Amino acid sequence: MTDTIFGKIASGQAQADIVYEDDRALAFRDLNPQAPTHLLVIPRKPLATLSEADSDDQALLGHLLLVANRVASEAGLENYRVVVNNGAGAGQTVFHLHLHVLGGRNFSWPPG
Ligand code: DGP
Repeated sequence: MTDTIFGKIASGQAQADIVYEDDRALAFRDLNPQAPTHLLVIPRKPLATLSEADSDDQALLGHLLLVANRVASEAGLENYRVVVNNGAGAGQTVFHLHLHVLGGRNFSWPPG
């Protein structure tokens, strides 16, 4: 697949405000925050979309959720929202799987 800006951040070729990283994942601040805290959690593995993941990725997907909880907790968030936009029609613009971690304000339901 073509490398994306998130792939470049994961490989150190592009800058980001990284708040957490390990051998499988990293988390950094969103450039265009939609809430007072808006973090992105990505796998180092270049999965374009959640749809692309399969059973081999089960542990990785669980790890991403645990990282989301960890960075939310470290940001002092008791209440937060985790969002994955899957596909352009759902609002995905960067085709490297990412979890949005949003907090610091109230959220409405259903989402827009
Ligand atoms: P999505 O629409 O779900 O694909 O979300 C992509 C998010 O990525 C969007 O909230 C803006 C953010 N973003 C795009 N380019 C960059 C970048 O170069 N650096 C950072 N930190 N965030 C970016």
